[in-house]
Amino acid sequence: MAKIDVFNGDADGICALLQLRKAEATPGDEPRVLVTGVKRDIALLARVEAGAGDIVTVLDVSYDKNRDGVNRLLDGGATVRYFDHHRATDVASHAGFEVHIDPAPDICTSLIVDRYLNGRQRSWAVVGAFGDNLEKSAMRAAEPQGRSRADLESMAELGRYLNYNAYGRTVEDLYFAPAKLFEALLPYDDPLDFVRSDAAFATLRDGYREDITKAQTLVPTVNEDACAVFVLPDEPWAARVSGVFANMLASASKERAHALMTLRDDGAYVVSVRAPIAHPDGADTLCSRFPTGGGRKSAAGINELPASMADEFVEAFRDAYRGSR
Ligand SMILES: [Mn+2]
Repeated sequence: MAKIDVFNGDADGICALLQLRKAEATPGDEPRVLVTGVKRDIALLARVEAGAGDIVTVLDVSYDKNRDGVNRLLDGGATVRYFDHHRATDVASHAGFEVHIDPAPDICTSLIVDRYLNGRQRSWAVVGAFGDNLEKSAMRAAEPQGRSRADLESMAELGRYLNYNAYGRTVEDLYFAPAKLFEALLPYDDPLDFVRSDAAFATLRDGYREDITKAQTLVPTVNEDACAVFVLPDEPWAARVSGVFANMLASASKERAHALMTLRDDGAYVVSVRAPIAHPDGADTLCSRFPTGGGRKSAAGINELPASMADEFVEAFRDAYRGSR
């Protein structure tokens, strides 16, 4: 019998799995198989082989993008546990399929797992929520812990860096492969001990600061009250910083929608859209109109926007958010 953990390589995916592994650890537990990748590498179940008696736990990747994988594993006799917050349609019902999907905009996979575990690993849920830029939800979840302001800021910082580490064109762009980062975090009961004593934290913090400094020199190509567009170059730092930079812009101008368009070497763009925090809606609908687009109401993206559709996207983005004011 194999246990296979399949998770998004960002803060939310990592913190969701940390909670489950810590809460469900049993003495003599056999090593698990970890399947993960950069944040945009989401069709993860296509890579999984499992059969009767195997348990596959899936965290923070869209069901719609993994439906075929789920069906194949269920048909093969595996048990599949699915925790996620991306919009899902026509979810299969099967005796071997345990589903925890909630697309509410103020929730992330780490908080869904927290609910499932009745808060038994709350600190990691808080870090995951901060990492997904759900500051209010993170603060609400942290409330019963009575943490100091400084500690909460450290947890938010850790979430931000874990999220930052997931953005890259390939795992080679990242400071740490997400599976390695997960293993580095696993021994720590309290996220603040990792912050205080692990060299990996300093590496992420220094890399983050360097990349953000570069991003802050970018000039928006569209700069309106309702929306702004930034184009990022085809360089590792730009790929790494794109997600956290989008979150930073969104938090700084809560009434404004933001689109980041990162150039690829073939001339296409990787697009990240953040709906205004004050009206977290429409990002998924907008991105779904383009090939390889999708996501959540508040945050969505397009994996590969052809250069020939760039102007059409910018127009659609402006139309979508001008109307929302
Ligand atoms: Mn997430």
